Amino acid sequence: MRNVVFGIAIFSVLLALRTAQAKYSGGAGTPEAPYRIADHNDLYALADDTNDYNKCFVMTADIDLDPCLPGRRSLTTALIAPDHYPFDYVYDGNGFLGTFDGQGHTVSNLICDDNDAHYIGLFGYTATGSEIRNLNLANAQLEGYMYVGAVAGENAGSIANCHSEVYVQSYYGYAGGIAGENDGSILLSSSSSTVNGCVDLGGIVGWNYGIIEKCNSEGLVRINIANGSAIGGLVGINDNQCVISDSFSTSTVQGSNVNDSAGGLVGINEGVIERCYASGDVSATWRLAGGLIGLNNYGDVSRSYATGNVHGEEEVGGLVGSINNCVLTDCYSTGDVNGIIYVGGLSGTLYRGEVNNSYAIGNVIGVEDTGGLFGANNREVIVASFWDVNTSGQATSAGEPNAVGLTTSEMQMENSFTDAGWDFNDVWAICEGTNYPKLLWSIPAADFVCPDGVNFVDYSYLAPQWLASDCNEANGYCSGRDLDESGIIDEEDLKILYGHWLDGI
Ligand SMILES: [Ca+2]
Ligand SMILES: [Ca+2]
Ligand SMILES: [Ca+2]
Repeated sequence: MRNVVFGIAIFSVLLALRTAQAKYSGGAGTPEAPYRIADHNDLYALADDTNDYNKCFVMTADIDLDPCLPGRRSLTTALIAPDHYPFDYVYDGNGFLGTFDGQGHTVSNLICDDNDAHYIGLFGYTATGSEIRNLNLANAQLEGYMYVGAVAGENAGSIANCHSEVYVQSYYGYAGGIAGENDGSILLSSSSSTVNGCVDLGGIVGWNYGIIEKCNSEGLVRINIANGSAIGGLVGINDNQCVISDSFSTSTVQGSNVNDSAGGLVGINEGVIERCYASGDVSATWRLAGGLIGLNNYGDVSRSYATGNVHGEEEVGGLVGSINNCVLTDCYSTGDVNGIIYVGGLSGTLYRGEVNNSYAIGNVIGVEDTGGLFGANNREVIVASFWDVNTSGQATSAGEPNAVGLTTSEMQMENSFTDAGWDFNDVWAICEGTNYPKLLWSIPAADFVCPDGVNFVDYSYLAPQWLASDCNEANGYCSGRDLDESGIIDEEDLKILYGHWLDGI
């Protein structure tokens, strides 16, 4: 009898070991030995075991979730950490608390559709302390009502180095290419997305309550429902005190029916934006359209610019639709602006705000209250800010005489700006006579010399010192030619130069 009990005990231990071994494709769920996710079955096992939501995982292969493939699921909720009762506005599932490292692998064909459900994405909710990194999502197609994003419906943790290619349809909003809402941080991530919905839509995040750094988006962000609001190429709304930095969007931002607050980067900004740009065209069918920001409300913006064309009816600007109660410093816009009333090269309106060291050069067309820099102003401060009277087609601007009109040739002379106090050492650079001032941070590596942009002139600057091997800190790494600061000017530097070929033109 004892032997039998002993035998059963041994058997149980072996069974337990076997079960443990069979879990995922190996690993122990710890940081040192994370569980290994090698195929869709491993991913489904993770999704199904909420006890493991605080564990560490790594992907060891690409995973295709195409529901037409054998053994794949058709999803109507997020795969991992879905909302339990999806038809209210509150997340009541088990949020993911662990670490998920894609190790550069791709989850493709994440397809999820339920028009009424909330918290849709690979993860429904990534909780504070969670980390999702080095993950790609290809051809994700997500439909939901609110909180829709490829990586997470809502992120309160850290998302880093994640990249998505996604089609998002939200029937209300809080939708983005990476996360619907962000309360945590999103770093070094990008999205190529089409995002459709009604309110708070962005190429990366719909509603940002957190930090977004070094992110970029491309594609189309579009309100396709009447009375929509707050769409941005990168972020729909950037909340109070939240920071977006060193990021850009090339997304086209489009309203249809009656909508407002459309921006090339951010629809509504109440936080901080620094060193960002947007190059996509922007249109709002009603009011508040800006090349960078639709409505800038108690938010501060610095060292940022927009180049897209902007179209709207009221409060339309090359950079911002309306500036309210905030400070803009070292910014510019170059796109054409077309509206009806309150139309300005830089901003449609400027109320109780401050604009320093900024300029606009786009062609400005409006019917009423239209100006080269601002369409209308009230209780504002304007310091050392200019518009181009030739290219704008506007001889006047709201905010004069503090807003100053210059000719194109004056706008391309450093003195015009340095005389007004601009900093051409740390903030601005100019190729005099050929271009307007540019922000120093935006000058691409290998753009050694004027004219702006990396071309043969820059190549000719590098070539004569080919194979020079005495580059060091003291000689400024051969006056910048040793781009990777390796000590020698060789093919590695040439690769960097070609990597930026025609950038910044
Ligand atoms: Ca719920
Ligand atoms: Ca150049
Ligand atoms: Ca080198």
